[in-house]
Amino acid sequence: MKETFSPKQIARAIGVSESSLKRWCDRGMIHTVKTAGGHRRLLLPDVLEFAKSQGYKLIEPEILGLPSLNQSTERTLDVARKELIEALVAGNETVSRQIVLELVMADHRLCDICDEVIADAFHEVGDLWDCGTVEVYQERRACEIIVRIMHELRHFYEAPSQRAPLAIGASPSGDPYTLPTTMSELILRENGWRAVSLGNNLPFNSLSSAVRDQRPQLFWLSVSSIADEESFVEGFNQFVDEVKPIGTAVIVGGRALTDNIRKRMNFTSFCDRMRNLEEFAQTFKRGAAPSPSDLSTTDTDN
Ligand code: B12
Repeated sequence: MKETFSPKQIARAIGVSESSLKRWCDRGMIHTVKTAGGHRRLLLPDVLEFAKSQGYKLIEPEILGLPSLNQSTERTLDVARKELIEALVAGNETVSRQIVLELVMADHRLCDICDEVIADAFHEVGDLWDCGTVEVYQERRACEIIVRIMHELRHFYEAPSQRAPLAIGASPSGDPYTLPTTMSELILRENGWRAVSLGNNLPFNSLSSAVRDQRPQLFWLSVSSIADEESFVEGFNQFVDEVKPIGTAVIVGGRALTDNIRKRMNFTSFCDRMRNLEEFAQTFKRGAAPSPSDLSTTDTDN
């Protein structure tokens, strides 16, 4: 059961009067739930979404169980990245959450937070591990922290309705990386897709069953590690052939997809970073993207 808050707590947290808050609830501007006794309660993601869309700041986030935000000095992405590296290496989940949440509340684009803060912080963590400054356990712990934070944000960007277009995605067999596929899910949900990541290390035959069962409009594959190039390319192209009749657009991305490998793959679009995925998802939703039933190789990264 998710934690709920009273209108009085929320009013204090965002610095408005309780009567205004109740009025907004009555008008349906904030989603509420009712207790067994008929009292109105509010869920954190609904409150954050409302505050963000209406330009309210969290004056007393502690009331909602969130860390206090740094209101006076709004972080730039650059500063946030440096602070996040420090917090992640130290295993400080509270500060890591605070940094990410503050960027979201300050209206930075989620794709930029993912690309320029989280991913770049992990690139740096990888370099620190490579030169022996960071232990393996610190790197692993940092991944766990960021995945938890991304799952929290997932509720924040709940897809609008069951009628929203469906997207599913994963990482292929032999790929142990969890962050990029979790990120892709989040970006698509923020853009109004019913996006579900199936996880990492999934064989192509199971992915093709998933597409046949679910019939999504979009499928993403995040590829950070390829054990055997030949069997990867063969498995991928067979997967594309199998899902072609369904008309699903197949989007690929990830560090391991070099130019040479991509040339041999039959995808709909390659995206370099989360910003490209967001742009593709928006265009595709508006129906301006290439027809998904006409699967051809079109790079969007140039
Ligand atoms: C965490 C980590 C791991 C963890 C991952 C755990 C987990 N739960 O995910 C584990 C323990 C599995 C691991 C293992 C290894 N790792 Co490692 N790892 C990393 C690290 C630090 C972060 C990776 C990450 O998640 N980054 C964050 C993501 C979000 O960033 P990203 O991958 O760049 O993704 C962006 C884009 O590529 C794009 N994108 C990605 N996918 C998709 C998909 C779509 C659809 C779209 C649109 C876009 C997109 O958007 C993302 C955001 O901008 C990297 C450092 C680095 N440079 O990334 C090293 C790194 C990748 N690892 C490295 C190494 C050496 C290893 C090991 C060999 C270590 C070992 N001796 O065992 C193994 C190999 C495992 C394997 N089979 O490949 C090296 C690779 C060097 C190389 N030349 O290939 C790196 C670069 C570290 C380093 N500096 O040396 N690793």
